This record gives sequence, structure tokens and C-alpha cells, in this order.
Amino acid sequence: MDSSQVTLFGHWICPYSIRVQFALGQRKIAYDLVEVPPRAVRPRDFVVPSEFIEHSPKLEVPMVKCGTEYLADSIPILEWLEELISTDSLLPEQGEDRHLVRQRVQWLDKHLYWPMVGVYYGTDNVKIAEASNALGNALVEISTWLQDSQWLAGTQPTIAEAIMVGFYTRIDGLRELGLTASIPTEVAAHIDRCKQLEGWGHVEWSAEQTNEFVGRFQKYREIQNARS
Ligand SMILES: N[C@@H](CCC(=O)N[C@@H](CS)C(=O)NCC(=O)O)C(=O)O
Repeated sequence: MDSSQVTLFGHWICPYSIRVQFALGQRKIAYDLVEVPPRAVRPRDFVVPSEFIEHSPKLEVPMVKCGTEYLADSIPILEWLEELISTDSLLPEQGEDRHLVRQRVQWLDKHLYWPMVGVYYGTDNVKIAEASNALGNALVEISTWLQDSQWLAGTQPTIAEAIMVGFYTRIDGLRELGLTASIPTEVAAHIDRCKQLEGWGHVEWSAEQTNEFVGRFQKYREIQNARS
């Protein structure tokens, strides 16, 4: 398969898009990026590409086009890219290691992402504090994985890192939006290691992007609170 035919329909502000963009960068797969801002932050005059409307079942980013085929939903996309392209894999071949990666990917998707999204989409302080605490608890659990290994699942970076960097890109912004939980030492060291990876350069936020993220969600809160 010619990897030059990969197109990512995504957006930097979407942590699910970041998962895929990180994996593409880390695996040195060439790709085109078509920016589709999620509805909550979409400029009014933005014209959604018809190709995206036609092929994305839930109108969610990320969606990937490989050759002539399309797939939406980040975790299936990461698996699909592993099936299609074998270079610089982020999924171990062996059964048990592969199982651990998949298990941790699912765990992060649920126990890290739910509270993370809860912090920035939160509109009342009690809910934001609850999400922040849940996120802190998730980080404590993750720190136990990192006591045994430098990486989240096994001895190499895997698609579990792709999930995690969706959180790492926005930590500073989350702090401004109400994240108070502390980052365990093992996780802080893991952040530093992830920042050395090739994929990080594809997803890292500038200070302007952090400010834009914070500003857009502060505005979102204002609008929601004015309505209620
Ligand atoms: N389960 C999906 C979730 C993707 C998702 O929630 N994407 C959001 C943006 S972060 C989206 O596009 N929502 C529709 C919209 O806001 O227009 C995945 O893992 O890719």
C-alpha cells in the first residue's frame, strides 16, 4: 500500500485527532491533513468539506482516507493503519504484549478521556472539580504502570502513547480550565520521554494554541451558563 495516499481529516484541538496524527508522525507515514474544526469551535463561515460529510458516519473527526477507503473513530483507525502499513508499528506482534496494549488503550479511552473532556466541557465548578479528581485518580493508576516500564504498555512506545499524548498536548490549558490534580513523578517523566518522540513534533501545541483552546472553552462555558 502506498502510504503517501493517507489523508487525515482532523483538527489540532481534538484529542482523538491528535492520537492519529501522533501515530502517523511516529510511524513516519506521510499524510495530508484536512482541517475540520469540531462544531463547538467551528467558525460560522467554515465550509465542511463534502468528502468529509459523505464518508464520516457521525460527522466526527478524526476520519482517515487510505487509498480509496475511509474510516472514522480513532482507535479503529489506529488498528487499521497497523493492518495496512507495517513499518514502525506501534502494536506488538506477540499475543500477550498486544493484549496489554489494547487493554490499556481501552482503559485510557475510558478512565482518562472521560474526566479530561469533563474538565474542559464542564460548565459548573462542582462538575469540573469532580472531573479533575477523577483525572487525578486515573493519573495515579497510570503512574503504577510506569513504575514497571518507561512506556505505558511494554518496553517500547505503542498506540497507548498515541492515546496519552492527546492529554499531554493540553495539560497547560486544562490547568487554566480547572484541572487541579497533581501530576505523579512517573507521569511527569513519561511526558518528558514522549516529548522526545518523533510523533510529538506533529502534535505539539504552541502557546497560542493553548491560549486558543482555553479561550474557546471559556467562551463555551459563558454561553452555556448564560442559557441555563
Ligand atoms: N470515538 C471518537 C470520538 C471523536 C470525537 O468525539 N470527535 C469530536 C471532536 S474532539 C467531534 O468531531 N465531534 C463532532 C463535532 O463536534 O462536530 C474517536 O475516538 O475518534
